[in-house]
Amino acid sequence: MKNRYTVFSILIAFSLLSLLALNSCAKKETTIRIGVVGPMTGDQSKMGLDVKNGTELAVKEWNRKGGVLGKKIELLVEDDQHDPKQAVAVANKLVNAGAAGIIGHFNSSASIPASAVYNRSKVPMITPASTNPQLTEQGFEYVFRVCGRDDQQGLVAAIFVSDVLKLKKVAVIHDKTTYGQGLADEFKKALGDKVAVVYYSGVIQGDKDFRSVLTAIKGKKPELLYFGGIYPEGGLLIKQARELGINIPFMSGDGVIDQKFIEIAGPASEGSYLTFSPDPANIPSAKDFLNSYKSIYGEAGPYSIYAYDAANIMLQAIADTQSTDGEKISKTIHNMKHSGALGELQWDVKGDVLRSPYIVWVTKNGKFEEYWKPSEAAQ
Ligand code: ABU
Repeated sequence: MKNRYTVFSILIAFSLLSLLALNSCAKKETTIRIGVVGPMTGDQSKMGLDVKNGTELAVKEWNRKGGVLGKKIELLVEDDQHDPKQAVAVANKLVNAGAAGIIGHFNSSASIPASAVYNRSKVPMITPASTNPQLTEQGFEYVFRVCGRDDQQGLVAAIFVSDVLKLKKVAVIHDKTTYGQGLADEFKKALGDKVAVVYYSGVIQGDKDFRSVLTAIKGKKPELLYFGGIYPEGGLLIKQARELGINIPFMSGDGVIDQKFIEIAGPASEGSYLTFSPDPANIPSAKDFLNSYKSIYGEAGPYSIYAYDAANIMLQAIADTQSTDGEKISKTIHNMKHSGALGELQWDVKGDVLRSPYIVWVTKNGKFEEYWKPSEAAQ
C-alpha cells in the first residue's frame, strides 16, 4: 500500500514538473526576450535605472506596434551591482534564459568580463555607456556600443586643460576601476609633456573620506584636479576639496555628469568641467524621445537616450533579419545605418560607432551647461 502511494506521488510530481516545463517552453515561443543590465541597486543605481528606463520605453513602443517577428517583446532586467563577478553571473543567466540580445552593461568593468560570455554564446550586446577602449579591442563580433570611448574623451579633456585653460600643473586621481583608471590614464597620456601631472593616484570606490589624499594633493599645488570615476566619489571629492580650501577647478568625465553629482557635492559642484556628448535637447531627432521619457519617468538621465537607441537598434536588427539568430543580428548591426533619437549611427568592424563627439560641460546654478567644443579634428 505504502509503495503504491509513493509511486502515485512520484507520478503526480512528474506530471506537475512536465506541465511547468511545457508552460515555460510555451512562454519562450510566444515572446522575444531582450536583456537589460546595469547597476540597478546601490550607489550607481541612478545610472542603471536610466538605462533600464530607456530600454523599457523602446520595448513599450515596439510592443504597442505589435512587437517583433509577430511576438511581444519581454524585457529581462538584471542587476550587476557594478561588480565584475556579478556581471558574469547575470550574463550567464540571461544567455540561459534565451535572451536574443543584451542592452548593457553600464560599467566598463562589468561589460568587459560579461562580453566574453555573450560573444562565446553568440548573443549580441550593445552597451549604451561603457566607454573603456578595451571593450571593442577584443575582436568580439557580438559586441557593440552606442557611446564613445575614453581615448576620445581623455583627449578632449587634455586639449581643454592645456589649450583653453592654459594650465601647466594638474593632479589626477581615479577610482581604480577599468573605467576610472582607464580614463585617468587616457587624460594623462593626452597631456603629454604640455602639462605636468604633479600627483597621480587611486582611491577606493565606495570610500567616503578622501581628506588624506586631498591634503597630499594640496601640498603639490596643482592648478586643476582631474578625477576618473563615477558621481558618488566625484561628488564627495569636490565637496571635501572645497572644505580643505582647495579652490582649483575640478574636471571629470561622463561617469560624473548626473544630477546626483550636484546633489552630493552641493554648491561645491559649481564650475566643475565634465566631458560628455553634446546636449540631446539640441538634436531634433531626440525631441520625441525626451518628451515621451519625461512623461513616464521624469527627466532623462545622461545615458537614457543611449539605452533607448541601443534597444531600437537591437530590435530593428531582429526585425530586419527576421530572426533571433545572434550571428545574423550581429552582421546586420555591423552593416546598419540607424536613424535614431541620437541621429544617424553606424559601426566599424570593432563595434564602435563611427562618430561620437565629446564636448566640455560646466555646472552652473545647479545645472549642467554646454561650455566648450573642440575642433572637428579633435572629435
Ligand atoms: N562611461 C561612464 C561610466 C561607465 C563605464 O564606462 O564604466
